[in-house]
Amino acid sequence: MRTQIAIIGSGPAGLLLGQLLHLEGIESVILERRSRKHVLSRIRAGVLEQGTVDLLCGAGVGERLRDQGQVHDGFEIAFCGLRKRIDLRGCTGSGVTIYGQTEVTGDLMDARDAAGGALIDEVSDVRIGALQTRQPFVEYTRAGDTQRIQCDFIAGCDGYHGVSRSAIPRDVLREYEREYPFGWLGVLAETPPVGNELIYVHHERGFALCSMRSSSLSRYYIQCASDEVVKRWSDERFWDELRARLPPATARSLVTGPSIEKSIAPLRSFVAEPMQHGRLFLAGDAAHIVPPTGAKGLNLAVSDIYYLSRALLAHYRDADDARLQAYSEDCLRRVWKAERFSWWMTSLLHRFPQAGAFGERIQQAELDYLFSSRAASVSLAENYIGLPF
Ligand code: RFL
Ligand code: PHB
Repeated sequence: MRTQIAIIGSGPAGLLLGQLLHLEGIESVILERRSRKHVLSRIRAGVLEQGTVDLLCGAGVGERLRDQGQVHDGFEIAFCGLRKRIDLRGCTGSGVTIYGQTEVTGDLMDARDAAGGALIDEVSDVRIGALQTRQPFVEYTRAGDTQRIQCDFIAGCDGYHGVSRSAIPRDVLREYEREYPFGWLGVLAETPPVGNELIYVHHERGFALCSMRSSSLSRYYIQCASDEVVKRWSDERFWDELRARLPPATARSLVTGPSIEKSIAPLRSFVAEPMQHGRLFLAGDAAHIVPPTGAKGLNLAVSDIYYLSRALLAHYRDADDARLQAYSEDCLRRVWKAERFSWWMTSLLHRFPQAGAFGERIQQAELDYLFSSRAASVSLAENYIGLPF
């Protein structure tokens, strides 16, 4: 098989790249390890930056997003029994859009099918090679058959546990990592959300987040131990713990119901540099992970794809490779700022087992400062709505 771009992974990064290339008449093949059904049922992110919304709309997949996405002009932070609001629009002129990653993936899959683009799912033993030549290749096995795709470039969009990153030699790749001593236990429930906007909760029992997907679908998270197991959390135990972390009036108005999804995600910060090697380009979680507190992971995957699609277009249309050469540098400038912000939001809002009384006082002082200084809230707001591409 031969194509222009071989894309590994059909998460938001891989699918969006496929769609943007298709609009420019550049051909691609997408390889996915899991089944299509599995990819379409994963519950993940919920907050889209305006830059992400604009790019998705420009890519022709904005119809449902414009119709069903909820624009939020602010969010709240609860601490010491109080709820205080960050006025995103008042601080920056922009808001964010609540629209599930599951929906984004569904819209992009539909567009892929409508375009007749190749998406081969349930592949295994993906192997990439000849990266330093003009004819790199990807090999994979499907239903016992091994195939080789010859291509011009490879996009490694296969997430944190993918194979692409490991194709960069050890002496070239540098990895930066921080693990946090806790995870998030998340629940999705068909109940009306407890607030009109998201509520991030700092509490001595641990962090909590009240989010949503629509006016009848809520998404809640609570900080849990890193070695926690989902089986130990009945719905009742989850709701009791969440209620205990909310300000009293908010806890009383919480509507509970049976969970339709419950899972635990570890929290991690991670960056791999460089994001390119020969004709391989990494994008999204394959190259970097942020803890979800800043709502940046999906948005970063989208901004990488913005840089990569632009660079590939310049290669094919103008025979100009300057942007391909600068790809890693261009992405990493924005990636590190989102890493900083996500680390900071995580440090501000979680309970750190080792922090001690001093650490807790510092968190309280920082929260107090945040709501008494316009400069501090503007700084938070401009990072939350997303720095420019
Ligand atoms: P994905 O979505 O992980 O997709 C990678 C795809 O590659 C496939 N794959 C392979 N395919 C072929 N061969 C192989 N060897 C392969 N290995 C893996 C996988 O099956 C998968 O389909 O990465 P991508 O596209 O880079 O997208 C990144 C986002 O998914 C991720 O950053 C966000 O979900 C992070 N995130 C959030 N981001 C936000 O911007 N806003 C949020 O509000 C937000 N909330 C969250 C989140 C992530 C969470 N979890 C579960 C970690 C909340 C949570 C709880
Ligand atoms: C979500 O709705 O899943 C969500 C929202 C905000 C975050 C993280 C996750 O910071």
